[in-house]
Amino acid sequence: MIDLYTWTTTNSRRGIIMCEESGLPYKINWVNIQKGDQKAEGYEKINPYRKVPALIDSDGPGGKPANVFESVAICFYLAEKTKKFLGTAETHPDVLKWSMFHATNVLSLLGNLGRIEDPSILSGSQKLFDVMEKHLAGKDWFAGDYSIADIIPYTRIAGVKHDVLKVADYPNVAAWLARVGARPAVKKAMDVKPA
Ligand SMILES: N[C@@H](CCC(=O)N[C@@H](CS)C(=O)NCC(=O)O)C(=O)O
Repeated sequence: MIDLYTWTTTNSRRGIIMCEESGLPYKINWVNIQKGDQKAEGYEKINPYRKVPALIDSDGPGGKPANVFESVAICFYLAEKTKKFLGTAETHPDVLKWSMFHATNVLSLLGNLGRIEDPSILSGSQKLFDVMEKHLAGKDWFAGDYSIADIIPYTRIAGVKHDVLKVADYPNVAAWLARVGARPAVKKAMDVKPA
C-alpha cells in the first residue's frame, strides 16, 4: 500500500495524478498546509523539507518500506515501479529529456510567473511556451506515447493564469493540456478533495 501525503496545490496534485495513473492501491493522507500540518512533529521523517507531496510505499524495493519526497521523484519512482509511462527503448531518451526540461525549467519558472514582479520571468516563460508549442506541433504527447514527460508539467501549465501569457495563445500546448486533462485518472486526481 502507498501512503501519499499531499494537499490540493499544484505540486500536490502531481503526486495524486501519478498515484492514480499508476493503478496501484494508495491512500491519501491530507496534510493541510494552510493549517500548518506539515510542521507537526514527526512529519520531517516523511519529508525533511516539510513539504507536500511525499509518499511511503510499504512494499518498496526488496519488500521494505520506501519513502519518496519531491513530486517529480514520485513520478519517476512510481513509473519505474510499475514500468509504465517511461516510454519504449526508443523513446526513453525523449521521456528523460522532456521530463527534466519540465522539472528544471517549466516547474520553477512558471511557478514564479505572476508571483514575482520580474520581466525576465515573463520573457523566460514565453520562451518555454515557444519551445513547447514548436515541439508539440503534430504530436499528441511530449515524448512518444503519454508518459511522465506529460504528467510532470500538467498541473503547472494548467495553473497558468496571467494577463499577458495565455495558454490559449499556444494552440498546440492548449490541445495537449486538454488531452491530458481528459484522462480519467487525471480528472479524478484533479477533483479529489479533503473530506
Ligand atoms: N519541489 C517540491 C515543491 C513542494 C512544495 O513546494 N510544496 C508546497 C505546496 S505546493 C508546500 O508543501 N508548502 C508548504 C510549506 O512550504 O510550508 C515538489 O515538487 O514536491
